[in-house]
Amino acid sequence: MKIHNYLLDKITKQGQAYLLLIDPDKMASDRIAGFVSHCQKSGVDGFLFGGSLLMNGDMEDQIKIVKQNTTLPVILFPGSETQVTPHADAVLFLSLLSGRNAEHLIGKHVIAAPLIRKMQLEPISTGYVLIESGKRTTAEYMSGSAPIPRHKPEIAVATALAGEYLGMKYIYLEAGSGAELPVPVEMIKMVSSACSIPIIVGGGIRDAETAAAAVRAGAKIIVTGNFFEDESSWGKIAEFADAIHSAKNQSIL
Ligand code: 1GP
Repeated sequence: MKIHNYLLDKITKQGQAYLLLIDPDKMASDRIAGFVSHCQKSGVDGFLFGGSLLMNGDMEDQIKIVKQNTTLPVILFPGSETQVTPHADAVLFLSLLSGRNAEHLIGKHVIAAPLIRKMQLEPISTGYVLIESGKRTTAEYMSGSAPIPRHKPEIAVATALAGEYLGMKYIYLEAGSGAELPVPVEMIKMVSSACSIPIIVGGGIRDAETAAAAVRAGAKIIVTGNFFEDESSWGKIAEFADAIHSAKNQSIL
């Protein structure tokens, strides 16, 4: 419960948390130390590690470098059961609630659960909900599942509530890494007002205002990945963190 409590504490004290996703394939190991210490100085609250498909990146080595260079938590964001490693602090135990592919709803979890116990990783039960975001995303393709249509927020609400009633700790509204369009604000608003568990929002967020708008709509954790893979944008990490931490949820004002 250590990392779950850390996130809840951030949400309670700051109103929301900002997690940065590192895709090991896209991050060169010699850049990672500088990148993660810059992230910590800029106000990032933690790191997610993983991807729908890992080709070459050495995730274990990269996580070790993160642990040596920051005090921030590393949470696995696994595309499959092969992406669990004891070097992380926790794992988002994701069930793909928007899909009807049994492997991603429960099958892979059965394989991963004993490994997670053996590694003494903290599992954080999360309902993962893919939202249509323009072009087809890697997450959609790799999971063999259709996303929820972006103009059908009521389906997202029903799906998120089902996750909450199944006992999940978070709902992750995911447009997909590098998505053309982020999760619609109206959908975030409806899901966060219906649910009493924190809503994570990510995918296709490329500017601080879009991140702040998701917070104002009720998101409690914002995830960005792609945008900061290009070193020329690192100077904007603090701008994103400030926008996320200073935005207020307008649905409770
Ligand atoms: C993807 O939500 C995350 O799983 C982050 O998406 O890479 O588009 O920021 P981006």
